[in-house]
Amino acid sequence: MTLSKNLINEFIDVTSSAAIATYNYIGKNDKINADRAAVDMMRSKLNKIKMDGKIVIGEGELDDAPMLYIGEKIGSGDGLRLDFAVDPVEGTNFVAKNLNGGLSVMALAERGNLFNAPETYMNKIASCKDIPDNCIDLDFSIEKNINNLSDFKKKKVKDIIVCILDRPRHKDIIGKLKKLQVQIKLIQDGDVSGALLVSDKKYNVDLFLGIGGGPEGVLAACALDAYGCFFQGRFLFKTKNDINRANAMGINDLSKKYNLNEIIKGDSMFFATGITNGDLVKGVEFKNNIFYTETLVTHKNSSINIVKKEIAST
Ligand code: VTB
Repeated sequence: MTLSKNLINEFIDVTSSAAIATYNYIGKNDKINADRAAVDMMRSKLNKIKMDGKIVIGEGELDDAPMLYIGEKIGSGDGLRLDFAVDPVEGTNFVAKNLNGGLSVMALAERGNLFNAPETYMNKIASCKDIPDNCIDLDFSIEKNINNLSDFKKKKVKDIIVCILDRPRHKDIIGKLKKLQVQIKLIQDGDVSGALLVSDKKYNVDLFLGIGGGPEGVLAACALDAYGCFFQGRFLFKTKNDINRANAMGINDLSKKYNLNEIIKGDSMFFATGITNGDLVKGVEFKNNIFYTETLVTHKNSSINIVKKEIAST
């Protein structure tokens, strides 16, 4: 097994240290420096690991992102050939405003197995594990998806809970959800976390849907794969520039609907450390000169999905 679970601690240190690096920016209304601190730390930690790593989803392209840009080589250059998706601060607003939900996130897979997602929006739908074929689909109407899910889960429609980003672009969907009288959980940002709420009954979310970031969709898909959950996504290319970049990345069918295993293949790992408290993990705590962090870890091949606690002294 290439991605041995022994690597987990080495990689937890990456998102955990990045989360700690933002600690001094929590509630400082300074998204840019919060992000910069996490990016610098993540990059420096990744470069200390023995591997031939490459960023496939990062902070943008070389021109507009000097670090952790798409295509950047990371690690010592020898050893495991791995591709990375990183979001050093998912929910920069949460961190800047000291609101719940800020995370430092990273996913990795063997070279070529992690979808190289363009920085455009993605229409997404996610639900729990063991969803039968033709039960839920991005192309079904909202009504059909909700009714099918209600039958499958043996839950009344009014008890189905749907998580969606609170955005004007979702006005129609939210209108339909209200008409169906399902329970709606509206989130302000952070749709990696939103999508992951379908992974466990304890989060009380039956369905996640709507349009959010494409890179965030790939990150969520990686963890959802380890949980055996359902996910589909379709990129939305609006501008000529979006289309040119997609073509350059080898995406020719611009309206393709991607199933989970077209986005993430083979073995993979996912790490999300809390910066501020959230549904998935607690935020960074600093007590008696010691930092405490919590990281949600998934590893597909060993069926690991756990929350690991880390301690780092200053
Ligand atoms: C989501 C969410 C992010 O962007 O992807 C969202 O996960 C989508 O973009 O936390 P808009 O804000 O333009 O709707 C974030 O909210 C910020 O990156």
